[in-house]
Amino acid sequence: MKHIDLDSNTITALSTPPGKGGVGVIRISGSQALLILSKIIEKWRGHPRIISRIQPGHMYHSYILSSDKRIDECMVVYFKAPNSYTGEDSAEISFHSNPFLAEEILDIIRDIDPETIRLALPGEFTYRAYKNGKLDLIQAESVNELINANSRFFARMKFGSLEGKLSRIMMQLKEDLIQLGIAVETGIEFEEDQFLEGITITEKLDDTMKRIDSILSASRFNEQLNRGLNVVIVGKVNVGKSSLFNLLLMEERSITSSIPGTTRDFIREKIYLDGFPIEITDVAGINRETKDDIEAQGIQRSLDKVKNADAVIFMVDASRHFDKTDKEIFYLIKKKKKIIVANKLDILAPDSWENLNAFFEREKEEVFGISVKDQINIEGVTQFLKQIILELKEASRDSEFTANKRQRQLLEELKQILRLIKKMVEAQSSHIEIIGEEIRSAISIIGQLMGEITPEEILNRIFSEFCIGK
Ligand SMILES: Nc1nc2c(ncn2[C@@H]2O[C@H](COP(=O)(O)OP(=O)(O)O)[C@@H](O)[C@H]2O)c(=O)[nH]1
Ligand SMILES: [Mg+2]
Repeated sequence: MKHIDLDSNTITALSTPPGKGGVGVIRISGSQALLILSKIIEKWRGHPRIISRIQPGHMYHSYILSSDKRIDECMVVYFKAPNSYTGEDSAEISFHSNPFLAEEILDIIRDIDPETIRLALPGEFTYRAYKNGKLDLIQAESVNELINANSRFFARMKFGSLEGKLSRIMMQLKEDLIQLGIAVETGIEFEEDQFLEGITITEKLDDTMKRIDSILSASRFNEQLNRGLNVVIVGKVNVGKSSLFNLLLMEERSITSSIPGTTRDFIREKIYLDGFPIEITDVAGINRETKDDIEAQGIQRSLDKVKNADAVIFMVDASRHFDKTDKEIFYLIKKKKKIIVANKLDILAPDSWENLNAFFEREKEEVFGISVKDQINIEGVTQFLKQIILELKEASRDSEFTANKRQRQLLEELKQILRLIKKMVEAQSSHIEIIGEEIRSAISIIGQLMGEITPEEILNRIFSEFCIGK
């Protein structure tokens, strides 16, 4: 898809999701914005000096006209360049959201001058904002990521990036590096290892690397929280895994039955706890003695799912004997973050609880007795999940923004270069030119992060992920 042909056309698109709803918003950006308003908004129709009648940033009530006929009531706002989202002359028309009406309004707008007015490409408003210096690339990416956030928390983090919290750190770092470059080139005395105001160069570099590290780790946690925690329920066949899965989902999605081994593959569903997405997977029961081929494949897939899980709910059956297969499964998941539940407390077998406890005490693990059927202690399971979320939140506690994958990769590279510079400074290297070279490549990475020197194909990729109207 082509995004980066920055032509001088005026662009327009529906910025709200297409469909029926209270209000829809059509956006217009470009030099024809005022002309368009003077043609289709009753209040200003045919007014030659519309600019004297319209105050930027004010909302006006009027009607949309299609060849002199009112087709809808609307609210209109005009933004005068450069004080708009895109930095160009812009307008927004709010109307009663209906897909046919939206199409008609867009048609009327284009028909005013099909040579210079066209529909916007996905992300083109934001692309223009970026090109006109209203947003740097980190901020532009955050716009789309904010829109697609899967939780309040992640939306807040992305808004932090959109507000420029990461960009400001990068700008400061660039400033520091420029200072360092000047110091190096004007022949700094490395023995003194002095930088600005009492901080040594190596201290400064250490600080910066630590800062980058904390941004990286917090951002990874943030992303995990956004993607959804991946939790797998494991245990022998018939212990009640699918029943628990269903209970957690509060709806019957997986077929429970008393015939062992019916859930042959896996089912995955998303639930929300405290506003955070959790993906729960119900897998085939693990029965190592199975002769059935299809079931054996299912089991293999279960083991793969377990390997990739962020956390595991390990279930045993308190109405049966805790046996070799249970133990084998336990040893498979021993190193995972987990909760061990003994289900069917309502039909507890004699000695079974003692056996379980004896085994898990040796393993220094706690067992939660539950009954899915009678809904006993199910909060213990949800509490466990909430606890993991809390831990993740704790890990990203201080973050006010979050870096995406592209940004993280560049930050990793930046860290490597800073490490190299530090080594050279420590070694009191006399190769000033080499240090200068490294400083320049560090600055260039910051340039890529901010979108000052980003290759076209990367820009294309970034903006093609946007939706139309943004
Ligand atoms: N008595 C009792 N039966 C249960 C309980 N949980 C599940 N079951 C029954 O155990 C059988 C197997 O359950 P299912 O969820 O299919 O087990 P899975 O093979 O581990 O997925 C079904 O007949 C369930 O109704 C429970 O807490 N108490
Ligand atoms: Mg099952």
